[in-house]
Amino acid sequence: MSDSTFYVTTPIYYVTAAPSIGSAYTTVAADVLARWHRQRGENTWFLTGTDEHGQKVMQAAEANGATPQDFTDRLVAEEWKPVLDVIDASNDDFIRTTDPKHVERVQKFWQTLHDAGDVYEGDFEGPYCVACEEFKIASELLDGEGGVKLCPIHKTPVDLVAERNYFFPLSKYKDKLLAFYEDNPTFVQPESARNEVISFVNSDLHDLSISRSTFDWGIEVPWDKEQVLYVWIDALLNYATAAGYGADPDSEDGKIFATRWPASLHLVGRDILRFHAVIWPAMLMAAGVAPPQKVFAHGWLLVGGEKMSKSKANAIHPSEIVDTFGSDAYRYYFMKMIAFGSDGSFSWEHLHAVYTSELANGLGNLVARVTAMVNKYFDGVLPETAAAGEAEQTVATALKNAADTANDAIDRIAINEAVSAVADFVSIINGYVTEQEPWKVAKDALPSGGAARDRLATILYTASEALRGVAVLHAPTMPKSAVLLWDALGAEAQLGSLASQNANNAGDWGQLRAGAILTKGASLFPRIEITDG
Ligand code: ME8
Repeated sequence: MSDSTFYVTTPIYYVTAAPSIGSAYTTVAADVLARWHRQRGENTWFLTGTDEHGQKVMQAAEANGATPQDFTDRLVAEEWKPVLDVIDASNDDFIRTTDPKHVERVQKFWQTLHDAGDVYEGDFEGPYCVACEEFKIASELLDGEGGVKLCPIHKTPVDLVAERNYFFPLSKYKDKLLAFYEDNPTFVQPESARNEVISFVNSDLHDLSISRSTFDWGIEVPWDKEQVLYVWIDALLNYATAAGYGADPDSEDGKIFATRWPASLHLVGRDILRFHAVIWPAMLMAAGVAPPQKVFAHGWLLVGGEKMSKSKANAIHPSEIVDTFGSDAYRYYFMKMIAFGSDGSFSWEHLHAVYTSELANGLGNLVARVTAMVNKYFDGVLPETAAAGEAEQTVATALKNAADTANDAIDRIAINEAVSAVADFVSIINGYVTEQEPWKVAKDALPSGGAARDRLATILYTASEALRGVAVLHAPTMPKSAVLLWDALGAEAQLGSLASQNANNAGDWGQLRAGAILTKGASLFPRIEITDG
């Protein structure tokens, strides 16, 4: 185990309503990566949480007749934390921007920049979109009826803000940022996101207003009690404050920060790419703190062709899907069927079709058949491979290739490619079993031995050992069924827990040995009928 930590984060989500499959998409992706890195024996830390300050949350609280603190306390406890269990997220920490420790550390960060002369006071005048919580560039606005200017993302009128507040001289960091992107070509991924960021920095970098004076739901500006910090410059700091930034370097938290920072990967949606790839590294440069290693912007989840969001009627809560299909199928579907980095559509019909063909009839049926045959023909005791030939070598090679491809894809954050490589290997095992027809070989196999019995033993050993590899490689994506498969193979008695298997070695053939006790348990993916309406 190396000393460095794979530290992965999701955005912290605005607590304005219940979670949707949109925010859960990023959380599941981060979770699969975290579980994969843990499965390789790496130190791993996975952070998610909630963004609770600013006008957007304040207005949602007002609309619900509650104070922002009561409103966020309730939604976090009743919705945002429980959804993590629903989608089976294995986060190590959960940060709320209202946590006193975060508040104190954010104030320390900005006080330091203020003391160093990196904050100035000025007059701000310009358009602001509350739904984006973002100052807008006038030339990007759309024209609405009666000359009203609209946010290009939300198509809603922007506010015209004119305030005296504090600024961070972002434009000063233009050359430093461009040099940083040049020296770190994989800092922004995918390539299209990198290009967008570089062209934005080249053309449109303005200083950033970092405080607001017309409302008070935010972190107080430490040197001016009349103002609160702009929600984004409070929120971005969560990645550092949760890791111990701002703590005494000799304290426990301070020591943690030294090993955990810089973060390995911030996963974000494209909507918030500029904040993460431009403002955030510039803030850290100003404070003399290393920028994160990578920002990956994924695409939109579309429902009925439209981007789904918490505020729209098309928002689907993860429970609606998980209650029927289970969390493993949920995770498998979204991680495999959408090219990570591109937009993708969700539909119930597609999910049901994928579930039925790939999980119920595919992997689930394969496991049921193999374990049932080992029970029927060998009393549940895995036999020796006695007559391996070309077909078996092909399966062994295919496992090695699947493991190598999947591990490599994870390093490139091509999550769908990793899951597909394992799924394709499941199809290879299924094809192997279908072609070898062990049920026919069994008819000629005498209990006392002989060529047919050796052949039957070989086929069932090969399929079982192949499934051992599947259990390890699918564990990050489908943790619950991978454990059931591990149990069905009787692997723990020989190899230890599934969690202790190293994903890097999952492709090495021959780990499950003769003598393992296989059981035919309940179906991993029972067939599901969906009815209209
Ligand atoms: O932006 N498809 O919070 P937010 C894919 N608080 N991803 C989606 C999605 C969809 N339809 N809908 C939401 C914020 N997401 C800030 C972040 S971080 C320091 C502060 C995901 O609640 C995606 O990751 O609006 C997107 O970037 C994020 O939720 C926006 O969440």
